[in-house]
Amino acid sequence: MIIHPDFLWGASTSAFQIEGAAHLEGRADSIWDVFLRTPGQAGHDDNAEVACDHYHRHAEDVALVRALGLNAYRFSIAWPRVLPQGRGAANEAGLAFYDRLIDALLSAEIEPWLCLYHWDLPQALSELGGWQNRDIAGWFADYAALVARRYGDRVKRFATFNEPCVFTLFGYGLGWHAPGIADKTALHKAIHHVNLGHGRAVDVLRRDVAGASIGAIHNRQPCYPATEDPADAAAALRLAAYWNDAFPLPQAFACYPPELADAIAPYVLPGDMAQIARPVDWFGLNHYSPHYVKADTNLIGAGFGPAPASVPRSAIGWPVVPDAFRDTLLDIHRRFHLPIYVLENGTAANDVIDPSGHIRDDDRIAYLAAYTAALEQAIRQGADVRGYFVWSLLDNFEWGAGYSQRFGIVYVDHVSQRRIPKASARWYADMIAAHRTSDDPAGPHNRAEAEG
Ligand code: GCO
Repeated sequence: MIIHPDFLWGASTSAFQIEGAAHLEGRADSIWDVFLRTPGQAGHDDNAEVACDHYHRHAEDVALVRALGLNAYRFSIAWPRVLPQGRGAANEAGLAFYDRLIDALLSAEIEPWLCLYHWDLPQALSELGGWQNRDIAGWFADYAALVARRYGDRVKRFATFNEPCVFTLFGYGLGWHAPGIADKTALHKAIHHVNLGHGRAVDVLRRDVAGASIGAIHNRQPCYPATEDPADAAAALRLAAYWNDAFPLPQAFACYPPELADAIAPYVLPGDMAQIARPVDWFGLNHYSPHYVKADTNLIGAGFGPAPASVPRSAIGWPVVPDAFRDTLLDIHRRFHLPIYVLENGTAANDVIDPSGHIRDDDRIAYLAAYTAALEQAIRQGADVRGYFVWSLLDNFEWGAGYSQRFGIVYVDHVSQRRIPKASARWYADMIAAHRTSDDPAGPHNRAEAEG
């Protein structure tokens, strides 16, 4: 069998997208809460005050994960829930919520994968410049220490950042995401300070968590020119530097991609690059589809063009190209020489409840079948892939698209909060069962150590 019996099959979520309880029990505003209050800014005027109410329904959600036979679950900590001002006094009620979640996962024999940062920066820190302020590397390290000391007895898998390329480019460069800044200097500072925060957090996690298994989660995807116009080819290279290389390169090899090095150099102090390039244990990949890039007048000179008409697309228009996923896995394997965990892959679909109460999401099943087949091909061709996590467990708050896009394998009625596993959830559970031997020798605790 190509897929090893200890392979992790999981699902991923993020705090802001599912928790709700946005202002309960001491949680303070994140940049996304504030951003969404500007009418028309994002989210179809939706907000995440309640989201999937996971804060109150985590037991039910963990039971769903268990019922599907998943052996891993990725979540993120909401920084403003545990440190409402981003630093200083911790919020015990917020910390206790993640105790409950982690304990529920462990008792269900599901390995917790904890991501420190999935975009919900405390607003209080944004008012001090957020990722533009170099001090944030230290604030982030202190937050990492709080999390490490509180949960490190039970959690061994830690990711520093989720998709740093997206929240820096969209949040500081193009202004589409919180905090809504569109400024080249802000973007380049943010990139460097996120990288510094990553390296500082890796040190803290190594120091404070025995047997920690640490990585970062990068969004990597081919950037193809949308047309044969040479201007589009040049734009594709520029986008690839920001999208694919601005974080993995410094973190692995202590250098910025040549396209960005001069722009970032003014913010790099002696010792920074060594501080950033701390050894990690794995490469986390989020991947959905390739980009087709067009020249643009925006501040990076590159825009997201439409895919050529011949490329199949999902219900929300994202290109469906499983070969690009296989090639991305092989490329990461060759360049970074690390075990790879796919920590997000999936698709939104036009899910409807049929008269018999079922959601027959055949589009999603077709997508997942094609992409997991590509994953198997990559493993067969030598990529050291050790886990696959579907995005997402639940229909959730999809950032700029609000609740209009459903990415879950479990349907959520956002009024009643009722959860209904979709046909894809059953498909995923059956596929996993078919790949697994009957006894799974590695319990959730000893896998991280076995990897070393
Ligand atoms: C991420 C993603 C998720 C999205 C998913 C679908 O950064 O991890 O943005 O939060 O919901 O990628 O777009």
